[in-house]
Amino acid sequence: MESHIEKQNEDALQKSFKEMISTLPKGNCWGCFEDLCQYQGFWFFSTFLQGALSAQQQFQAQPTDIILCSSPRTGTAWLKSLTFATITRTLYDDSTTPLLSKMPHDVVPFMEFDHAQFSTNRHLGIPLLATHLPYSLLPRSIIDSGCKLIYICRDPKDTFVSLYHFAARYSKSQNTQPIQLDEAFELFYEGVSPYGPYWDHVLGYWKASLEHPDKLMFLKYEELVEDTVLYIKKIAEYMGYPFSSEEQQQWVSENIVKMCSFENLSGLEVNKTGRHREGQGNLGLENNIYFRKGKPGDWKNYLTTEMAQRLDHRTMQKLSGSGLSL
Ligand code: PAP
Repeated sequence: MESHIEKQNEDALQKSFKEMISTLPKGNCWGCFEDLCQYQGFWFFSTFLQGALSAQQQFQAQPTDIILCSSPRTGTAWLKSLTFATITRTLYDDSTTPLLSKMPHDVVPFMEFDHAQFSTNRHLGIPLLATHLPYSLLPRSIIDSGCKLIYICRDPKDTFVSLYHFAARYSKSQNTQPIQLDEAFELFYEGVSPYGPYWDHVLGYWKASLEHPDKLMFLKYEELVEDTVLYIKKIAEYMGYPFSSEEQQQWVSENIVKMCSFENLSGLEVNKTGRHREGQGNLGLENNIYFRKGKPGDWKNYLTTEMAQRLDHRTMQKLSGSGLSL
């Protein structure tokens, strides 16, 4: 139980974060509930930046932790469900897994949103945690503990289109004025997007994966779509939960992939009609907002040729010399 003095210290800390955040440069809110603010080269909604600063001060990573890292709209919920189902495969089967009754974000919490009390709130026994934070802003204890990280990224064009739809759906749910596609595009292009600039987010993890390949697994959404079974085997091996030859004969990895497929998860009642972060004011959302199409290349339905070329050009410029292509 938190003592009175601990509560007072926590309140004072949060107040100091709020004061510091109020002095930061502000950017367009994307039709959401608060402006973005710029901190150490990246743009954040201030609520999440406050959570990130708390995490930096208080989060104690364990060497056994596995942190799922991503920029928004790049496949986080999918990666959460695949890794959760893999790690818990001996605890649950297809008919008892919590993924049937909880949406993926509710089985693997986010470090900067869901962990006000990091020490008491961890899901014991399940070492997974997620974050959208850039590599340079991860709590020091994550790097020092030597725990494993998995990063997922995605074609910037699809990431943008997915982000735009998320923002538009969010505005609709709040009865606020939605951002227009053209405006959102220019903001994304200039790097003024949640946790953006997108390319800098990706590059931070890419460079770290080259330096520490045993500690950071770098994935692309499109490759995961292309051969999910192959990748879930690689991920399981990397996490330290490899599929045994007996499990391979029983098609365990194939069944996990099927259960976590877009078609299956998006069709579950909880993901069609449930709500996420209920009772948390502006953060409350319908679960189905997290499941839109799940298809690589959907940008073709929304971006003009000129927009796509501009974004590709920016991607080439930004990633030039890194050895990475998106
Ligand atoms: P978040 O940052 O809001 O949590 P995130 O889960 O990272 O979003 O990514 C959402 C994208 O993953 C959506 O893409 P789309 O808008 O292009 O459709 C979503 O549909 C897709 N997605 C969600 N679940 C799955 C899944 N099981 N398989 C493949 N893609 C998925």
